[in-house]
Amino acid sequence: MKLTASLTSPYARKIRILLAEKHIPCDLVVDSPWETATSVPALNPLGKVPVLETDEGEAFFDSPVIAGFLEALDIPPHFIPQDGLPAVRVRQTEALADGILDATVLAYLETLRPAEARMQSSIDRQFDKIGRALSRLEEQLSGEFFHGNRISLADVAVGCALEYLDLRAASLNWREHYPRLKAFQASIGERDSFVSTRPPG
Ligand SMILES: N[C@@H](CCC(=O)N[C@@H](CS)C(=O)NCC(=O)O)C(=O)O
Repeated sequence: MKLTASLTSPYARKIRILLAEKHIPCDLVVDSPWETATSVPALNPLGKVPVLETDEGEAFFDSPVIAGFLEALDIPPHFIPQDGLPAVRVRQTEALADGILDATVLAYLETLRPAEARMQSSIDRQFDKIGRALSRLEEQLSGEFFHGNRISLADVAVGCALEYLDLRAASLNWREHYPRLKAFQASIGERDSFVSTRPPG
């Protein structure tokens, strides 16, 4: 198997963490879709990473689909419950965490514009979404994990989203406002799978 990813992509990081947790061997091809020489559009018409290619040559994207594919391999430990509704709840939390990523990317891209072209209202709008999503996650977290008594895809997705805020929206100082999420991230961030996939410097 081959995973095409950039080292800073938090969506790709979710998949790299699942691969590490499940000890699934997979070649990592580092490719940034923002570079002109990228091969990503040939794999994914949307031109986004991550993309996972199977040994049979089938390409899967986006990250929730790849996570579903890895679960379908039935290699323990499982990160999505086998039962229908619990699985949907894990996916719901993943969607919320991925939504934080989407909003963070949009806000960050806006900050890259020259000052005269930048729309502060667009940044504020994305930051509002992030704030509401973090509040919801803070409310939902009542124990060590978001769902059940062991790590799931929901925890991986939230952990990646929180650390991506540190990388691209540090001004939000999210730890000051969300003590449960702060403790959650401190704990999950110590796992080998998180340490080994942390974006470079
Ligand atoms: N929903 C997608 C989002 C993937 C995504 O936006 N990846 C970014 C990297 S962080 C990307 O490839 N962006 C390139 C572009 O938007 O052209 C997923 O979960 O995989």
